[in-house]
Amino acid sequence: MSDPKPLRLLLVEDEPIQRRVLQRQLRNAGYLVETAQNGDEALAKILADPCSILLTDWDMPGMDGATLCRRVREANLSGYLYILLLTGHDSAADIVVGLEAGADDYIRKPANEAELLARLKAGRRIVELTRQVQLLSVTDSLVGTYNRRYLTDQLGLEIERARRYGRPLAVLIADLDHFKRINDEHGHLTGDEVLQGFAERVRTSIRQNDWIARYGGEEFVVVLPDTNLAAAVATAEKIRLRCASAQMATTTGALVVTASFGVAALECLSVTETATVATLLHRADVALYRSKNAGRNRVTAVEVASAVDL
Ligand code: GH3
Ligand code: MG
Ligand code: MG
Ligand code: MG
Repeated sequence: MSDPKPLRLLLVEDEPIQRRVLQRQLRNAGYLVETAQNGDEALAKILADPCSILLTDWDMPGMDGATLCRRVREANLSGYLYILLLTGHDSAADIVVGLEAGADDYIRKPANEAELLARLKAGRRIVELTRQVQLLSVTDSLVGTYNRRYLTDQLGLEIERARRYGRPLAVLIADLDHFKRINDEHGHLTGDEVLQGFAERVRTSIRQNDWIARYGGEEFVVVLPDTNLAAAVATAEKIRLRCASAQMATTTGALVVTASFGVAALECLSVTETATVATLLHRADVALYRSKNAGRNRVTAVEVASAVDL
């Protein structure tokens, strides 16, 4: 779960020689180092593309290190940014000010190389831990897809983005057919394997920008950014066919597993209907219900809002 890539670190130091020396030490230790000369430049870089670790000087022209710490914390970045403050201020009162401003740790200048790297290593552990916690909080523990919490939060953001830029957006709900029977006839563990196998088939059928979440029991939602209704129907059909045409291997034997699908897209909502996570999923759910009623193992798209609805 931990990121195998080297960590990105932003080094903020106004003094050019100091900056160069530190940059070399950090690069040699395997960090991907970016630099800034003061707090203002650093904050702009962090807001544009947050790194994992910030190593900042305290005294700099313009925005100083303590203010930078405060501004970074106020920005509520989505990932945790670990902050190590480099400081010539070493009274207990100053250190309290730095930590209260949002620094995680501090090191006195001039920094001893071994001590600096050891403190950064401790920071790295925190960064990796917070990443793991963050990942766990959005992951379904059985099937490894995103979970419902992520779906609700992220689909809300996708809808906002699509609306702002006038882009299409589609969702599909997939519900395994007669799944209760699989549990009843082959046991719950086989049922669990089928859920995992289905998630895997979906994952390998969708594009890189599409993503899947487990909505509940044996129901999954796939979100397809930049995709209109017709293209989303084609994706659903591809997944349906992949399930229906090849048996799924489980420890109690190979099984035919089918699923029913309901597809909805932003373009299906009438202008009077507010696009929300609830309205979009509700539309997809109505279409799914039709697939079930029509005999299962099929794809149904919602009807596009007609002029009469407006
Ligand atoms: P339909 O074709 O109408 O969708 O029928 P169904 O049997 O798939 O639907 P129903 O809602 O009757 O049953 C869903 C079953 O999914 C019941 C529940 O025990 C099972 N289920 C929910 N979560 C899990 C899980 O995590 N693991 C397993 N093995 N079964 C689960
Ligand atoms: Mg300085
Ligand atoms: Mg169901
Ligand atoms: Mg079902």
